[in-house]
Amino acid sequence: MKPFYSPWRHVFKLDPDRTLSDEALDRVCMSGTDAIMVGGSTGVTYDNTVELLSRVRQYEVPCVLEISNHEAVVPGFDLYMIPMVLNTTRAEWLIGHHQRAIRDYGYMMPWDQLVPEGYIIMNGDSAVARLTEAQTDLTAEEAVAYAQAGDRLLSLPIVYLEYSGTFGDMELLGRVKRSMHHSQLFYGGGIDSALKAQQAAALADTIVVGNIIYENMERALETVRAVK
Ligand code: 1GP
Repeated sequence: MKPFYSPWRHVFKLDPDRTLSDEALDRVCMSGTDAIMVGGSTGVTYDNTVELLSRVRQYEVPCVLEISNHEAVVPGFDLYMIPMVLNTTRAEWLIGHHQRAIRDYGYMMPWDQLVPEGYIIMNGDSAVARLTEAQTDLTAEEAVAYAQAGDRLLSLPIVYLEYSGTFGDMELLGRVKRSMHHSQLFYGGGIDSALKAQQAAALADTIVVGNIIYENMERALETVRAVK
């Protein structure tokens, strides 16, 4: 059986640490996007995650939590995405936090709802790159090799090429896609127009749109129409 997320083409990522009015949230949830992913690199707490989940739950759109901090794991999401940063220089971001969470909470893990994502972080100026001390100055060959390590070696269901905050190298995205054997390829970073959404969606299986929601709602909504 194909996973629940395999048909997703467009995902909006909402940050619990940022403010979104009810009207804006309504537009996001009714936009026709395939899913809402809740996540952020900093300032994500149990309380702000519960609050955002309860607001999104008024809508039918699937809602998944991307876990960045195991103290902010809230029950009631449809799925839990577990980032494993393939190009971090710190083992804790690849497997260490995960091991500690399993040690402490393994007895109550909803294993069937966990989906690991192999992150390749490409924008060295992003909060996530600084937090995880990712090695971002990669050649195309090195980036593709990380993607293949996630796909072929670790059999991760998702490989996520992450340019958070800046629009990435579409040629590299195409190369990564062509190197994929079975992983679903997510692309995120700097999608702030219909054109960029189309370009990234032509190469990746699933595009993730974040920042522009908080900057320009009309443009954010265009990204859904561009790919759906
Ligand atoms: C961030 O990949 C997402 O994790 C989306 O990036 O915020 O730049 O759209 P942006």
